[in-house]
This record gives sequence, C-alpha cells and structure tokens, in this order.
Amino acid sequence: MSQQGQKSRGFFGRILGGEKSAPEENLPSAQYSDPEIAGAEAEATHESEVVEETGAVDARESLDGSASTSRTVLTNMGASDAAVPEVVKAGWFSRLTTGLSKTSSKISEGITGLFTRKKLDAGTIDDFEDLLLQADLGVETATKITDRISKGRFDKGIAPEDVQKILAEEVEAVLAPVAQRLVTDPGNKPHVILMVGVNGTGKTTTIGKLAAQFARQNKKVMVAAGDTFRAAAIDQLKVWGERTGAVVIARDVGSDAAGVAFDALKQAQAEQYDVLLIDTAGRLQNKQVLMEELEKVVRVLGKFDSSAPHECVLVLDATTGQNAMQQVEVFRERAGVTGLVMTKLDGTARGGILVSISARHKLPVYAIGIGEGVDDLQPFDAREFASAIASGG
Ligand SMILES: Nc1nc2c(ncn2[C@@H]2O[C@H](COP(=O)(O)OP(=O)(O)OP(=O)(O)O)[C@@H](O)[C@H]2O)c(=O)[nH]1
Ligand SMILES: [Mg+2]
Repeated sequence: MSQQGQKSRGFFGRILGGEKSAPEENLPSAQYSDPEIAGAEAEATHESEVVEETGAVDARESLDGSASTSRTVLTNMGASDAAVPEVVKAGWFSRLTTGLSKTSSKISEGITGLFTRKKLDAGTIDDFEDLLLQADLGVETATKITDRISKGRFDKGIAPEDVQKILAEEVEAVLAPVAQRLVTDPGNKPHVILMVGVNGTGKTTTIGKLAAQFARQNKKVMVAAGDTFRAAAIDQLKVWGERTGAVVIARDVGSDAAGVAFDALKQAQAEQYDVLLIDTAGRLQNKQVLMEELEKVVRVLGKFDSSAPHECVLVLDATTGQNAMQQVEVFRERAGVTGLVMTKLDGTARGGILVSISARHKLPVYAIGIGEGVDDLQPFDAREFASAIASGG
C-alpha cells in the first residue's frame, strides 16, 4: 500500500482496505461511433421518477432539518459532519490555518503595523486597502472592510483585534452563501459530475477524493477517463479506481473525449450507477480548439440525457491568483460551470482569490483541498476559512 494509503487508514480505512474489488474497463475504440451521431440517435432515457434514498443520508441535514422536504432526498458529497471525528475536524482546521498562513500573516502583520498606537486617517485606510488587494481579496470586499473600519473612527484609534474581527466578518459574509455541499440527486441514475479546469489544478486528484467520499456513502460510483491526451492521466485515474472501488471507464490514448463520456453515461445509466464522475484534460481557457472539445463533451452528454451533466465543477488552483478569475469567466461561459473546488490551499499566499471570485461570481464552492491525500478534500466552511484568513496563521 502506498504511503498515502497507509496514512489514510482509519478514517477511510474501510474504503482503502481493499475489501472491494477494483473493476475497470477498457473499451475498444472501435466499439464507439461518432458521439454526436450516437448522441442524436440515443433515446432520452433519463429516469425522471424520483427515487427515495435508502442509503446513508447526511446526518447533519437530517438533524437540522435542512434536507429537502420534497420527495427528492439530496445527499451530501462530504462525510456527514456527525460521522467526522472531532479530532479530524480539529486537525483539518489547524492545517487550513497553517496552509493559509502565507496569506494571513501578511495581512496580520500589516494590521499590527498600521493600526497599533495610531490615530486613523485616510492614508492608513488607503494602505490597508492596498494590503487587502495584494492578498487578492478583491476591490468590493476590501472597500466594505475599510468602510466599516473608518466609519466614525477618524482621529480615533482602532485595536488590531477589532480590525481582524471586521475582516473575518466581512469575508464570512461573502463566503457563507457560496459554501454549499455537493449533493447528488438519487433521481439521477447516474448523477453526472463533469470536472473541468486548466492544466494541473487537481481535477483527477479531486475526482479520486470525491469517489472515495461517495463510495463511503455506499454509492455506486463510476469514473470516466475523459482525459485521453496522456496515458499517465488514464493510469492515474485507474489507481484512484483501485483505491476507492469505483469502476473506471477508459479508452485508448487519443480517443475522442466526448466518446468516452458518452459511453460511460450510457453504461452508468444501464447499470443504475448513483454517480458518474467525468475527468477531462487540463486546458488553458484561451485555447479555442480545446474549449470547443469541452463544449462537445457537454453537448454529447446532454443529447443522451437532457439534464446531464448535472454538475460542471471547475477545479481552481489556489496558487494561480488573479488568473483564476478569468478561468471562472471563460469556463462558465463555455462549459456551464455550476460550482467550484479550490485546491492547494496548503501553502498559498493567494488564498484571498476565493473571496473575490465568490463576491463576483457567487458560484457554489463545494470543497477545498489542502493536500494530496484522500482525506485532504473537505466541504467548504465559510466561517473556518474567514477565521483562518483573519487569524494571522
Ligand atoms: N498540495 C496540494 N497538491 C494537490 C492538491 N490537489 C492536487 N494536488 C496535486 O497537484 C498535482 C496535479 O494534480 P492532478 O489531479 O493531476 O491535476 P489535474 O488537474 O488532473 O492535471 P491535468 O490532468 O494535467 O490537467 C498532483 O501532484 C496532485 O497530487 C492539493 O489540494 N494540495
Ligand atoms: Mg488530470
């Protein structure tokens, strides 16, 4: 077992313990005709009847009554909060705080330098606004924070702790509405989640982590190796299949990505899978041909099942800073992004970008990643994040 697997034993031990076999399928390319044609011919067999969920329902949703009251029961991507041991939750928060410390320590040092033993004036406020902008928090949020700090306080002082408190409150206010759970609708067999993003952001790793979490909820999970550019990408997904027990649908390198997605959806529907996670090759948002290829994947899925993909998740790398904003704009327009995952929040000085993206786009943030291991992806918690940003590491 890999070092990562060893580390994850316990929390994810049941999944990683090798109890489940790791089926995988390599479909010969010849079996598949052009997906646009195949898609057009396919019957729209989407199961619209709502099925009662008999598997594990998120305990937190059940307890706080926030689960859907209609017949559709939505289940969370993440472990139920009740099932996450306190020690894991505490460990997560301290790792998130450490991960964001490069972002937060700059802000915190700035706060101490600017606001200690000093009367408030326009220059101090401008300097603080610059600091917030350098941390990628965005103009809108930075202005809200400086407005609140300066209100009625000119020629008086403000304690650094009060500045930190205002910062945390305003960041939380932006993030609270977008901190949402990735839910699967049991009426969708399968619930199709397409993962998109630029090169190396963590799409494949995130698929692996999500597959593990869904499998832990006893969901039947399929993953499709829609990154047909590199053999290593297909192999990487197969490794995650072995770890999680998810079925991996893969084809030869160079196959049509839309074809893989189409075949996987067809099979997942025939075999009544709960979740289908589709990997895609990384692509820069300004590469026209590659963005057209992605549009084709979305289109072909929609021809087979008009409601698919049910989610198009853009995976963003927290270390990229401002370019992530443009990635959201373009992928949203071209691929219909419905939500975000931000990875690599361990060790970035640019974690504030999630705040400015959220303020502008208001897209759900389903999860954040703070490491490469299977348990290093967790649902996004606005208060935790705000407090980690404002804490100073
Ligand atoms: N530190 C850290 N590394 C991560 C995180 N998520 C993914 N990675 C690492 O980032 C690298 C790229 O991850 P992949 O999952 O291969 O990224 P991808 O988006 O599939 O890449 P392409 O398919 O090449 O576009 C790998 O080494 C991952 O282990 C994270 O949250 N933190
Ligand atoms: Mg990949």
